[in-house]
Amino acid sequence: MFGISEFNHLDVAECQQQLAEGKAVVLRGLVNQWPAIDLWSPTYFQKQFPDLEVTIKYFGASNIRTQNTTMQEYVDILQKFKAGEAGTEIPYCHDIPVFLQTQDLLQDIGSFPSSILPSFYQKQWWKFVQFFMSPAGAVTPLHFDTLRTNNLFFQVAGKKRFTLVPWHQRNACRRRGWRWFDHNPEQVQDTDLIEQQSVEINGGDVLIMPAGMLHHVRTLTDSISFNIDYHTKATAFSALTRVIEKMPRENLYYNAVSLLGLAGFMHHDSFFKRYRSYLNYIS
Ligand SMILES: O=C(O)CCC(=O)C(=O)O
Ligand SMILES: [Fe+2]
Repeated sequence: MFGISEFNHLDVAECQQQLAEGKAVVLRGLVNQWPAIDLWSPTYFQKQFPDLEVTIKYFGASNIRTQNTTMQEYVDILQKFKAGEAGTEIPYCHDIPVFLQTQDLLQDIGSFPSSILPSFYQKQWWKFVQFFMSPAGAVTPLHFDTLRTNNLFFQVAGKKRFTLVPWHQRNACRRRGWRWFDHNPEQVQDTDLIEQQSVEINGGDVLIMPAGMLHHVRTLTDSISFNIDYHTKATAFSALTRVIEKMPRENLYYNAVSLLGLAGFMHHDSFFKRYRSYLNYIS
């Protein structure tokens, strides 16, 4: 049942078993040896990749404001914010497909644990990456991931706290539309009977969450991370059946395309041509 299992080594079968049981997995220090662990910082990105297209998200109580800019400008905004010169809204560089924008970044990644992913994603895993840069204090409110995928999450720099809530608790969490929730797991009332568990992850750690797990994420120290949302045939099929829960039509499309790809009915290139726009889709 629900919970978080921690390991100091990678055993793919063991990870899959935990996920199948509805548990998240933390692999401590799995990517400690990546050059990115020492290299990546806001100033590194500003110097090396000033022209990267960045979406800044400002999370409000019940809305998300977005601003499109460049990495050059984002890091300026971030530094002004940290110096107290840019208001109180926290600028979060959130969900950027950085490796699609510049494959030069791949040089900073050492050995990649692609065996965690279904073979469909292994060769071109970097195409699916979404990147995050955030100052201490940034919060991503409680949600599950858009396509109801599994989530393979890499913490590169700094520390985050994930608070997880199992999928079956979704209707107790004051759901807003398809995937966002007003329930704040950091302000639990005695009357809340919602199961939850927290875990802190540090640079070099990897977190894997099973499909549909709700998560609230607090950046504890200035942070850089990236993730890969991935389906298996089972999770893609299961996501399609959730069309009865106000799932947006776009999701139906991306999940159907994923299932066709995973089941071998669509070549990877034609799959990706159709899936590509998901990586810039905000929902
Ligand atoms: O790290 C965060 O703030 C959000 C991460 C997240 O929601 C995800 O990886 O799906
Ligand atoms: Fe998420």
